[in-house]
Formats: sequence, structure tokens, C-alpha cells
Amino acid sequence: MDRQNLQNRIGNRRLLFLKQTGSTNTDARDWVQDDPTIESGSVVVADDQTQGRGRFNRKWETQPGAAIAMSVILRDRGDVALPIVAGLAVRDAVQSVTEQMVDLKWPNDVLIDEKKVAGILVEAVSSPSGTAYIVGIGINVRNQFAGTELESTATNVQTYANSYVDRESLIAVVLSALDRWIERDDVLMKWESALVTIGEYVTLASGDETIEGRAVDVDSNGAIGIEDGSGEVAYYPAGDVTIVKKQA
Ligand code: BT5
Repeated sequence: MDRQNLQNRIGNRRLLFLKQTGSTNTDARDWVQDDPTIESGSVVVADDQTQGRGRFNRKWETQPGAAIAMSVILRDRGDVALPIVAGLAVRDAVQSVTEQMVDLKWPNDVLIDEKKVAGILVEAVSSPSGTAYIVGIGINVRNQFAGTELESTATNVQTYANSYVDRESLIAVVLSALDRWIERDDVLMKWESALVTIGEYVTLASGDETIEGRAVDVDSNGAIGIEDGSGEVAYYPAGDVTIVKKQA
């Protein structure tokens, strides 16, 4: 990836471009703490990320030159849930390069053909100028998973694209999709209807608990509502959902 080419694509937005780094979310956090005046929308991009982080301290795997690892610094608007905005924006951006349906699985896994192509990790950072949010986005562009433990659950965008997926262009599309979604006031409704999870029988692993039931809706904070057969719906703010395949 070329820094100047990327800068040209994303206009005059502030960019911290790194050939190689541990985690762009960590770099973005350090950037905010070192320079509290940093504008909302500034972005860290790495050509190679070696210590990518997922939710709950899990690892996010990337291969040099094959993936997008980016972290966008956003100031809170108070009324929009950034993980929700980010999910919709990344879904739209990936959809722009493929005719294959791109899905969102609660909370914000981006899937093609039931396999994960992108993941999102939003973290809050307090700085002297108020709370900033780091929206970390990892997209598998040409990563190969054959022979790895992710083989059956992960895929890449290039496999489903009609033409060569240029990482710099896709980053620019993600950024403009984020700008667009953050201005909208119907994100919760759009997100709920985009989630393939709703209406399905699921198991939810949340902390030490495993809950089984039908995912019925999300509440205004994005927590998932699961009806476990008793008629009661309980809401869970975080966890991992697996859709249970119904027997034919
Ligand atoms: C996520 O976590 O999906 C959030 C991933 C966020 C990564 C970005 S890259 C830029 C920024 N800098 C960072 O350090 N992080 C962000 P989670 O839902 O917890 O999913 C993690 C799980 O997905 C792992 O435990 C693996 O099972 C699986 N996984 C790891 N790497 C993957 C990949 N490249 N593609 C698909 N699945 C993967």
C-alpha cells in the first residue's frame, strides 16, 4: 500500500500511515492521548498489523499486504451508537465491491456466504478534550485461510469480487460510508433489519452463560433480545451468537 496514493483517495483527512505496526487501535489511542485536538475522522492505517485485537482480548489475524487494518478516531455525538454505525458502514463498503449478498451478524460481524470477512472493535479513550472513540476495522481483502484454524469460518472479499479489490479505494469507501451513516437518525432500525440473526434460533455465549432461544429483536442500546421458550424476552448487551440450523 502506498501512503501518498491512500492520502489522495481520502482527501485532506488526517492520516497516520504505518508500514507495519502491532495494533492500529493502540496507535489511534496513543495519537488521541498525545494530541487531544485531533479531529474526528482522523484515521490510522497499517499495511501490516502483527498484533491485531478482537473483542474480549481475542486475536485478529492478518497477513502482510493482504488485509485492511484501520482505526478511525470519532468524537461522540451522543445519540448514535458507533458500533452500529460502523457495522452498517463496513457492510455497505464491502457490498460495493461484490454482487454476493453481504450480511451483518449481531453484534457486528460482516459475513459473506456465512463466513466472516470483516470485524469491528470500538474502544473508548478519555483525553483532556473529552471521550474519543476508536473504531477499529479489519477487512480480509486477500488473506488466505486454507489450512488455518479459521478455514471454515473466515473468507476474503476478493474471492467474491468481480475485479481486483484495491485496498486504498476500499478504505476511502469505508470512510465515506461512516461519514454518511453517522449523520443518519435511523441507524438502529436499519441495523436491526440488516441483522441476519433476528428471527433465528441461536445460542448466545455471554460471559460464562450460554443462552438458547429465538433472537427476537434488539433494544435501543443494541442489546439482543432472546426468547428462551418461556415467553419472556431477556436482553444481552454482549456476546457471541451462533445461528442454530433448523432440521429440514
Ligand atoms: C472482531 O473481534 O471481529 C474485531 C476485529 C477488529 C480488528 C481490527 S483491525 C484494525 C483494528 N486494530 C486492532 O487491533 N483491531 C481492529 P471478535 O468478534 O472478537 O472476533 C475475533 C475472532 O474472530 C477470533 O477469536 C477468531 O476466531 C476470528 N478471527 C480472527 N481473525 C480473523 C480474520 N482475519 N477473519 C475472520 N475471523 C477472524
